Amino acid sequence: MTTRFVSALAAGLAVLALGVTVPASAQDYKPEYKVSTVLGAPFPWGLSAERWADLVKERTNGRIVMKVYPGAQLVGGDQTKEFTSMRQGVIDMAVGSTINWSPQVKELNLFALPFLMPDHKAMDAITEGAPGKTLFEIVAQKDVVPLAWGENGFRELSNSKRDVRTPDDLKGLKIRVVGSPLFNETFTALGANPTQMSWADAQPALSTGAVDGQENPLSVFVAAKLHTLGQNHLTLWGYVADPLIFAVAAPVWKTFSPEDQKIVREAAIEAGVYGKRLSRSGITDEDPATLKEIEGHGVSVVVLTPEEKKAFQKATKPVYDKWKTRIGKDLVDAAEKAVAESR
Ligand code: X2X
Repeated sequence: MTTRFVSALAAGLAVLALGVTVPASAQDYKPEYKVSTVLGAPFPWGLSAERWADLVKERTNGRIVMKVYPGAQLVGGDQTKEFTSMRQGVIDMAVGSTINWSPQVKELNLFALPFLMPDHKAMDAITEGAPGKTLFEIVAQKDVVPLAWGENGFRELSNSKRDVRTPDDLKGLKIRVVGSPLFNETFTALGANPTQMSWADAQPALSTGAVDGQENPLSVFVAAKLHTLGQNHLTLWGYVADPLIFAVAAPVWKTFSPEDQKIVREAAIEAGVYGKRLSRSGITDEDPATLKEIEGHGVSVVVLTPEEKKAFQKATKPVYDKWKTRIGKDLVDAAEKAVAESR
């Protein structure tokens, strides 16, 4: 045996030995991990995904490089296929809305139950409490590792036709909705005419008047400049909200060393907190900057009184009850309890 061969053999054995003691070496890692989102920067959603990627790159010294692909482009714009594509290995990671994953994870419809959550405190009580934990366990059973909660936000109603203050005002309005059949049923119960389509299709549909209205958080209304698409009537009714979930496909997650898993998880939690802060800024009584900006564009903003809200709640109650059974009575009971305790 030549000396060179011996040293090559020794090096090879050393690598093998390392392979045994270190679960995943940097050599196993992909050069880039694809992170799917629907909204990119400057939406809070996209900014929080980028924050996640930046923190991970910095703290792993570049071992893990994540690239954000907004616009659901990894699934050809069909955001309701995001979860399935993660399971199929097309998408490595995602910051996904509970709405978009609800066709595959029916329990995530919880957040779309009309008027379950009166405010951010109620929402946090669910995500940070027992129901949030249960939901993460359910997602984890489907080969997707959920790491942290983020936020798209409370979804407010806009349209190009008239102020909406009562369910009657919604009669006959064509409203673009997304994701789950629950949204169709809610708007049908209110007398509107809902049409399900992706966010990519929604914008042209609003601009041509193919649909009259839509529902999305105020941070989205502003960043997407929906007032330029004819959306000049806005009703603040806070009927549902969509949290975001920071997640990694299980086969990818398993390749990460425990040290890197810890970094990726902690970075997701931090990015989630950052995203929640962004999504909530400017939309409260104490900090109404976003609302003022929207009004400044000539949008008529209707803020429902608790009494006015009740009429919408009453009209959608049968939908709530039907979906409570579908989602799972125990889970919804636990969420209702968490909300009640947050008062
Ligand atoms: O499509 C929408 O309305 C959006 C951007 O809010 C979601 O992806 C749920």
